[in-house]
Amino acid sequence: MTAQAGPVVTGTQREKLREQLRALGFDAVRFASAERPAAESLRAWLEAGHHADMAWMERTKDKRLNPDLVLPGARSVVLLGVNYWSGPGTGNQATPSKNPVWARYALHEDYHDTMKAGLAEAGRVLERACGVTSNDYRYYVDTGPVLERGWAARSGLGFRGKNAMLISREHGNWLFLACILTRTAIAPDEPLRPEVARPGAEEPAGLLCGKCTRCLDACPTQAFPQPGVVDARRCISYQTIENKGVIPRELRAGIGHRIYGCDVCLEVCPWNRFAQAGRRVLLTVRGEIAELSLAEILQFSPERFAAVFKGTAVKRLKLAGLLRNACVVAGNTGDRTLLPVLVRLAQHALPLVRAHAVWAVRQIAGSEADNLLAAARAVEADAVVRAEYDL
Ligand code: B12
Ligand code: SF4
Ligand code: SF4
Repeated sequence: MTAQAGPVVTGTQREKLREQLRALGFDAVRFASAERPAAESLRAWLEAGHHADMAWMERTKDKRLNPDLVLPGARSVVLLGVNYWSGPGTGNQATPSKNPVWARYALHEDYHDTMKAGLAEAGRVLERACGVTSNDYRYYVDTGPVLERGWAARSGLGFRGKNAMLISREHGNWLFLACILTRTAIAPDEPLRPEVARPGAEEPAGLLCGKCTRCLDACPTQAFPQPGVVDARRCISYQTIENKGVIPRELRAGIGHRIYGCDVCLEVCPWNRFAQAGRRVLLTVRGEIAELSLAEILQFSPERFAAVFKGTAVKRLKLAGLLRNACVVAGNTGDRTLLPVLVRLAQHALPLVRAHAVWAVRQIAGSEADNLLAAARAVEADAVVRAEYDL
């Protein structure tokens, strides 16, 4: 803990540090004191079961509420944001394209990997600027036991919207977040509203939302039990990315054409009007993913899946997960030309794929489905898949 008794980094030294971190490709650089928050709301979220099957959220709860358990002697948190907005008319969110819709972040190389390179360099900047060693800080992007949005709000990087997102006045909803816990004391930046700067305070959601409720109204699966709180069990992002099993039937229609993730509550937010296309220093765009047709995806071999999604976050879903999602989207398109491939998938080796393929065929073919699925049904032994026939 070499830096614990060190001086506070402040004034021009702090601003120089900020500039050096910006130069690495981080579009927002802010500092917060590592004093632990009350964070009662995280406990409430977990108690309500809003984390669905993300048991790791429960397991890491104490660390998330106390940076000292992550890095003993932590005094500051450096918050870093990377703008991934690619400009108006990009992505395939709002277009009437027949292709499935991907969350904007999925149309990049995995940001965990590309941002880590920047974070490693940021660590070296801290070492040089503050005279610390690599034992005196710890960095994370997404997967660490850190409440990134809460710290970002405390640092004034943005505010927590009613959609639960950390919204920046400059970049809207389109920032990836990362953080560095450090034993160096860095003079904190002000939050956007000074009243939330009280020691230990949490920031309530929607501080700069006014009367707007667009995100809450637009959510296709009613995943907000209250403003600023997402029930992951109802969230399309959770269901299409994190859930490894069957997607609840009652949510499938709401998924619409979204094959991976969901940006609805981000896209509708008026704060996005200030967003400018990002610098892409720490990101690599993979826009060709949005060009894939549903028919093509439904026919992917394991080799093709591996080749197309190499280096992206989608690879973690595995082919079975992508086929599951693609079947749900297919069922929602009503496109009869997809029936032959869906009928074939109803005899796929994995019950997860078969279950969703059966659902899709029934959605599209209606009363003809029984005939189309007769051969598959005759050999079906799995209880979960059979339940799809018995609806
Ligand atoms: C679990 C998780 C999910 C879950 C649950 C989402 C949720 N709303 O919690 C699911 C799978 C559904 C999900 C979906 C998405 N996610 Co996500 N997710 C996370 C993860 C790993 C943890 C979030 C968490 O702790 N949730 C629990 C709730 C209770 O915590 P919270 O939202 O942060 O809010 C609490 C705290 O901030 C606390 N608090 C308030 N004030 C203060 C002050 C201080 C000082 C502290 C410490 C805490 C604190 O109180 C709040 C209320 O309880 C974070 C990465 C991370 N390590 O933080 C990414 C993260 C939040 N996800 C992200 C993204 C991009 C998404 C999606 C847009 C992906 C997509 N396109 O499909 C959607 C958006 C859904 C939405 N509207 O939230 C980004 C958000 C970036 C941003 N600008 O906000 C993050 C930060 C990842 C990253 N590193 O960039 N996600
Ligand atoms: S990401 Fe989609 S499903 Fe999840 S809360 Fe936002 S709008 Fe609803
Ligand atoms: S859409 Fe409206 S209510 Fe939702 S986060 Fe944006 S400003 Fe706030």
